[in-house]
Amino acid sequence: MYKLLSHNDLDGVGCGILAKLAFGNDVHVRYNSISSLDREVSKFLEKDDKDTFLIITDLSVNEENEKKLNEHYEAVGKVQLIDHHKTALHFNNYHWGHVVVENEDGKLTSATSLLYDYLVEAGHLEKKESIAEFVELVRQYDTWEWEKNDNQQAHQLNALFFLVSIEEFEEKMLERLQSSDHFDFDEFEKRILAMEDNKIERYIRRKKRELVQLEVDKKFAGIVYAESYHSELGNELGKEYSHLDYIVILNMGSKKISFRTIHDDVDVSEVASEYGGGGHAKASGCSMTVEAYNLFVAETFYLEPLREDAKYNKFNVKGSSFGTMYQSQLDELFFVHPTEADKWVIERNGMHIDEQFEHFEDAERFLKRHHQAWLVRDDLFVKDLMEKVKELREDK
Ligand SMILES: [Mn+2]
Repeated sequence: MYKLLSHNDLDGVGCGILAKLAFGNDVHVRYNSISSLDREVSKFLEKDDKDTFLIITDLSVNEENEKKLNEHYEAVGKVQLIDHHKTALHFNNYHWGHVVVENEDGKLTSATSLLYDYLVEAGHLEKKESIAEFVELVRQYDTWEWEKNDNQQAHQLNALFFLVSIEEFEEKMLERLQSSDHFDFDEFEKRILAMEDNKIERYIRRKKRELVQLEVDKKFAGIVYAESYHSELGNELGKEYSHLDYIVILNMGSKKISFRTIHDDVDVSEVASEYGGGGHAKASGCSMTVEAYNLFVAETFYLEPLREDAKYNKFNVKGSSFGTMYQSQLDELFFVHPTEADKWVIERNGMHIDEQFEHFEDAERFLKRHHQAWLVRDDLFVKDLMEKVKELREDK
């Protein structure tokens, strides 16, 4: 008998599906949140079941269970932990730990892709095209590689995962992977997925207007409340407000916090670990501790949301050698323009600030980080110019 304890996201459930393909009725699968895994592992170890082979995927255990699992392994030998999170690498010190973040070919792994290789190598599962395709979709979604590759099928697989219950998803995928040569969605799924795409787009558009900015430990965070589409949201908000180091997504119902970043020089697993959580460099999470609540909820409650940059300007455009106009929440006007010495400077209410910048982007980033300013619409820009011209004339 096998028991699989896995994560309750697409990658974790991908592992459950593979285990059921490999072991059929001989495996008992249970999906867990990050916080409920240790309870399940303790329960398993208390039963002192010597016949069941325990596999843990996409999650890792706390120190106490780490020790107990090792004792169990030394006594019974039936433990395997498979994970791809950087924070779990120390499990490679054990015979029963297999943690790989990146393959030899430089590709990021997922728990599902690691378990697939493990099951095939151990002779539990036969290689099959449709299964390999499914595994690759899960891997691309989980590592966010799908976005770079514009792999909509991977994105849609995750959307489908959230549209149906875990049981229904498992059942559909098991049936499909067993009976089809290639992985694809059926006509009905394609239709509801198209509807879902529209819904996500509208949801994200709304959330873009609710983001507030907070400086935490010399880094700038964007904070938003959301119950769904955390990855899509983190990515879109990160791109829209690229001056922010990372995005914090608060789910008050589940008392959970997600952290996302689009920047290679920011590691949100470090941010999450400040509050007792963990995860990847680009995606992490934690429970909402009192400390995290006070910082991200209480302290930000009265903040005004950031404003988006004007989108359809013809005159007030970024990086213009003529200059670019911004406005802050305090109604101050800023003007970013190049100097004769090929530097970029910022004018605040008509006065130059001390800093000078190499590139326009650096000046804009500074402005957005320290003044939460946004690109104003053409009409305000033109009105301001007209006033300036009028003043000049009157001075003569
Ligand atoms: Mn994963």
